[in-house]
Amino acid sequence: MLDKSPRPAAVNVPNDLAAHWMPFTANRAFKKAPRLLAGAKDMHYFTVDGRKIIDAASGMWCTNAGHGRTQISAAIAKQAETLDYAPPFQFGIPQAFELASRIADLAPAGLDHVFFCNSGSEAADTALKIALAYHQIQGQGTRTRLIGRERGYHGVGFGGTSVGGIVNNRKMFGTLLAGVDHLPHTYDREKQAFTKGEPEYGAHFADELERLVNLHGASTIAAVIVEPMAGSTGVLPAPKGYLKRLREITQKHGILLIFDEVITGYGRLGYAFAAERYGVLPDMITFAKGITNGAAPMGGVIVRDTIHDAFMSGPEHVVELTHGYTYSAHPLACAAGLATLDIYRDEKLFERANKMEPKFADAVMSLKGEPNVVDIRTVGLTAGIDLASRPDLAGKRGFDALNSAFHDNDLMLRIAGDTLALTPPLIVSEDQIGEIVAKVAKVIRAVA
Ligand code: PXG
Repeated sequence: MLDKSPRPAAVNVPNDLAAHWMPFTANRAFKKAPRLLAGAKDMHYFTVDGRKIIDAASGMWCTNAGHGRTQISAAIAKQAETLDYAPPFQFGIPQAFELASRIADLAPAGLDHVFFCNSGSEAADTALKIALAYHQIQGQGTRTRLIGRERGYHGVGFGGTSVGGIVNNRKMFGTLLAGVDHLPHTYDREKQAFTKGEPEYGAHFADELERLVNLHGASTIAAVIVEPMAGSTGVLPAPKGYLKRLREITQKHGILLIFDEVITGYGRLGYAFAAERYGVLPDMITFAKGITNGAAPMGGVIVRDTIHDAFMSGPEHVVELTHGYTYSAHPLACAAGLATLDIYRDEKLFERANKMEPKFADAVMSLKGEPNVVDIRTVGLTAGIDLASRPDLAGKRGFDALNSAFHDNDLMLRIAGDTLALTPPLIVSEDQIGEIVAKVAKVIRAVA
């Protein structure tokens, strides 16, 4: 029998922290020294003990317009009062159609159809499933292989985990999807260290796709999925010409190209989508995070017209794509998305990010020479700072930095192993960039 009798309150913490098994978190360490947040406004979080923390992470790459935007919260509140929920299968709400049109307007021409889901993970799995189904209805059902990339992150569904290239995320979960292969990652420290923007070296890593085509046969490959800038594994911008080359090779062999823009979408690289920055037209773009400024869960896939149109045949009463979620195009998320896109447009935040990029890059590069800094990469309003690992303790210096930042320096940053990632809201001022960089310097010295 489970003991359901009342338990004594835990000491030194505001609540009993035991019940919540936290995602992607070192639970035991967290519960000994919790990093608890109570509020947020603009560039800052407020902790439960009332400290004001500057947010150099946009939460988790989400709040591109900064926190506590009343336009968004008011839109969500109004929507909740007017129409709390509507079934997205066989019924619709006007806001979903409006939001899809506005997203299609922001996307490159030819990508005009949006399939909604609730997260980046669902977006990745949705895109992979659309690719498989597309080939099947085209009479090319042998195209079932999916190609990802080492150091890629596409969420935690079985599809995204399979095409993802992070060993720690894969190794506990069995054989995952069959028929998956991976391109090499594009990072070579010797050739690329301390580059601002896209490195000159590395376009040739795309040619490895030719090798995989030769190995497996083009007629077995459905799609290639890559992030234009690998975010979760430490900010790896695509080398110059790499994505164009990938597009040429995929096109030549009838393979679909999916850009996972869950992080790079909605202004992070100074454009609505990174596809625009690189002048490359993929077949699908996945998005999440910034679409609602983090204020409601939402993800989606923007699909090329030719792919969408291929599904629109057969008897009209029949469901064309047997896929979707109870919360696809949820009314609250749609309301948040529309209000968010208004802010991005009215405050010209994508252009702002673009203009700020050189100043941000210069400021972060000034950390070169601080103890243990072995590389710094920047692109858009994002930077990765690699710290040398503590001997035999990979990830410990990074983890110490996270704690030093939060507990001692009133700073929130992201870590990926021993890499510090800075990715502030696009509203960040020059002074705040200076403040963030000064705090990061203190953190780096504290963990030396
Ligand atoms: N694709 C990409 C490119 C992502 O970055 C996902 C898919 C999955 O999204 P959801 O919404 O299912 O979590 C992501 C998520 C980090 C960090 O610290 C990055 C993500 C998630 C958590 C932490 O870099 N990206």
